[in-house]
Amino acid sequence: MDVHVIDHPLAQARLTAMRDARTDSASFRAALHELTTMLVYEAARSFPVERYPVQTPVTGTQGTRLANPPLLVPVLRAGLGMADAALGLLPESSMGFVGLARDEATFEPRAYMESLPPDLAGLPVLVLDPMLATGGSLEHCCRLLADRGCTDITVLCVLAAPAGIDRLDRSGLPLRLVTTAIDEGLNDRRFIVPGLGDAGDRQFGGM
Ligand code: U5P
Repeated sequence: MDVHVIDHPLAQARLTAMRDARTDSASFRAALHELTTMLVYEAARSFPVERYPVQTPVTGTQGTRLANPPLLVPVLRAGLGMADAALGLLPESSMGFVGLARDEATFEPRAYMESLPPDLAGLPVLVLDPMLATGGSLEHCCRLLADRGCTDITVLCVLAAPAGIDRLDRSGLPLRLVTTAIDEGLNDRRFIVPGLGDAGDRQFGGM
């Protein structure tokens, strides 16, 4: 699996703000929004483009646009904070939704919501989830997409743990990963270490 880590200073500064336990929810959401813009920008570097004629105030020239804007799929609840920034850069994209809760005893995901187009053949997909921990949630989500015919999945996350990367790698699914950091590992509650805590709670408060 292709893994791309964005080591840009502006991305790393947003990540640090998100890691800091003193950062309040509003500042956490703002940093996630800005960081998502950078993740999407990097992920889109390899997207195919098409040329089309455009008239400037001076003359005619050739313009550029995405040939096939991707479907955006935020994984609820934590991925919700990435949705608006991604749609801002990709205004022609459609958005689907997958809702997953992690069972805190088995650490396996439980799907509670799925709103996706039935046929994803030929459509690239950008999956938005800030945390790749055990990888159970993202494997589940990407399998839903592959089952609908998707063959081109890019996962955007803020933090990835080696165990999650291994799991996605072994899944055999057609995906690549764009992230801001690969952290040391997981603790006994399967939280990423050093991590940033619970990305849903940090954005929206504890449930
Ligand atoms: N999660 C966190 N912080 C962590 C680890 C996991 O918020 O340190 C949440 C995220 O909401 C993410 C899900 O969507 O758990 C991924 O866990 P997993 O299925 O990769 O273990």
